[in-house]
Amino acid sequence: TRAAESFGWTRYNTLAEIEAWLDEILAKYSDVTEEFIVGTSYEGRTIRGIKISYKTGNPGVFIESNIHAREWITSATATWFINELLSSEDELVRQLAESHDWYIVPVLNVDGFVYTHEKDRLWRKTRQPVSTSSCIGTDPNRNYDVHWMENGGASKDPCAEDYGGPNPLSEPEIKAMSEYIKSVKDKVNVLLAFHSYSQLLLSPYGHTDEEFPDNYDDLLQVAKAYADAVEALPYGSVFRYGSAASVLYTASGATNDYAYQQGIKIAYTVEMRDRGTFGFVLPPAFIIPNAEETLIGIIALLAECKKLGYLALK
Ligand code: 0X9
Ligand code: ZN
Repeated sequence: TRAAESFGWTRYNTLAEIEAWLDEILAKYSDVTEEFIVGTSYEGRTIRGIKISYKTGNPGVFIESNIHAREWITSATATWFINELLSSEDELVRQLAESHDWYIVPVLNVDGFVYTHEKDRLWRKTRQPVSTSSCIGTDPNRNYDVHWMENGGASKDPCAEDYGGPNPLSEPEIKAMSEYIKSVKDKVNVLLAFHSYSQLLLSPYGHTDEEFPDNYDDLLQVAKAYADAVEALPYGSVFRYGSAASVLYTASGATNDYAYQQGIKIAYTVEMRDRGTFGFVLPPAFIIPNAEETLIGIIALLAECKKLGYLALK
């Protein structure tokens, strides 16, 4: 089919292409997939997700992708990953696919994503105007209602790239996502928020580097499993890991911190390739290597979670 042919992961796709592809996937694998709707964006677009479930009683894994508009590698990887879960014949991947319930949102910041394709490749934020400024958009990864604006973890300046918004949950995309996560949190054991770039696995907390989650040792051990598995690949990247505030910078109101606060005890920001050579404008030749190493990393991460008892039904 047209949508499937254009989807060889040899170039980056537009939102329209991703949605057409998603429609085909949902139709082709209707026995094990189901669409879910997160909500509606500021500009009126539907934010769509796919649930993949081969059997009842599986632990849940949530993947949020492209909350930042310009981070195109994240939705390219999420869609490749969906395709592998549904069509791979590799034993390890079949096992991965069939022993978890997957909730995957390939493009959360739909308005911003369209804007990066049509107007400004490096746009990051949402597209909702701010009443007190001529600058547009809020950093959606600073807008969750979790330690919002604390410790300088987001900017108060509407023109800044990390503007936290006029209020927590001011962005319709984040209000909707926050409610959706709440509605499935009792079925979700692990949340991964896909970002680029820097090759990092960032656990809570983002709002302070003076306190750490009560299961921080486990969060480090699980992140290490991901990093070790990826690094062992012949083409694998080197990942560093630790709490977001201690490894990167203070950032409050992010998805994985919200998920953690809601009781999803394994919750990371995954910063994908590269380490700055191309940055956000990663050439399409890196899509498949990046996606493959992400898959290997996630297999190792979930194996470690299982070992530590985090995949028991909640
Ligand atoms: O600043 C961000 O939102 C993320 N980095 S990015 O370059 N993709 O913008 C990192 C967020 C990590 N912090 C928390 N999870 N709190
Ligand atoms: Zn990001």
